[in-house]
Amino acid sequence: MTTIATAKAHTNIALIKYWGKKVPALNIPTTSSLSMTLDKFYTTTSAEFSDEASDTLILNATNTDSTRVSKFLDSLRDYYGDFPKVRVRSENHVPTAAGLASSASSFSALTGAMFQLLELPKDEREMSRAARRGSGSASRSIFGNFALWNMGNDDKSSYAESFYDEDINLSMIVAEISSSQKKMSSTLGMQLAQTAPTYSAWVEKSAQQLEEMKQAIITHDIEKIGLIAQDNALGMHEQNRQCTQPFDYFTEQTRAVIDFTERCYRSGLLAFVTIDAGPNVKIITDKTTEKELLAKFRREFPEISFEVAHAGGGLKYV
Ligand code: 2P0
Repeated sequence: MTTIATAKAHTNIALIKYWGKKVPALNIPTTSSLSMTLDKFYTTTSAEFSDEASDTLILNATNTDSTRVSKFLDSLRDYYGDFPKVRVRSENHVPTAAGLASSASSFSALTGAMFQLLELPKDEREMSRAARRGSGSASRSIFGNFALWNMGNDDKSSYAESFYDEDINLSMIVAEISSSQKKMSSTLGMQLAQTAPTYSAWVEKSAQQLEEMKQAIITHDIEKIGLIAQDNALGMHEQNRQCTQPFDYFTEQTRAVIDFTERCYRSGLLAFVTIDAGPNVKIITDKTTEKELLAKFRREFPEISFEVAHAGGGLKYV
């Protein structure tokens, strides 16, 4: 019998975003989404049965509130049968100041560890469904390189799969902009965004952008990928500004980095932005341009730290 199981999963950045839920309790989204899994940022999680009174979480060597993890484990108990309490130990290798979403790598790694601990068949589609119930974006982190989360309309039909399992020369430069603003969780942010009068138009456009994005990935067309991803992400953030209780993840520095990226593109460099539920900007470029672009950004924004990531990842057992 397995007594302890450890898995590693990488974070992912959506090129076509998930920003809204059709069925909140199961994280069934309003749009399909497509992401690149990053080689550089990951979470390692181990799970073992414990005789404590409740599930526990040790995150980066610190005892941490386990409510969300325990809720996830309860969902596994419902689906796969009851099991004892679990001690979860997790290490995030994601720059914390950057506020890079780590729920994707965390719930994906935890899903992997639990499937191993429970000796469940490691069916990727089933693991993706399970990870999705923990955090929507985690459904995509089961897979390396490019993953497509088919929105579906119920628990069975909503899962991610590998879309393109090769590196395509794409680079992401992560600009770590810290924020003093109070953080709005993705879950709440999405709920509010869905009240925007323009939301259904964004959803409709997203379906079209997804088809264009698939083509652009298959043909390794980085400029097209960047243009579509940027349009999709800026559209997502516009919903936050148009909703009934408007909010904005952007800071002054976010806007400055966006403007500078646009100037770089106009000067002939491949440079586009995508932004998630926080102030950080991910600059999309290719491997040939990344050094020159990185030097320009470092010169322009000496106070911001930049890191380059490429496609990679996929769930692994360690
Ligand atoms: C994404 N984000 O597609 C989008 C774009 C952030 C902006 O998925 O409520 O942490 O746990 O399902 O997965 C972040 O949302 O939200 C996210 P829940 P999650 O990557």
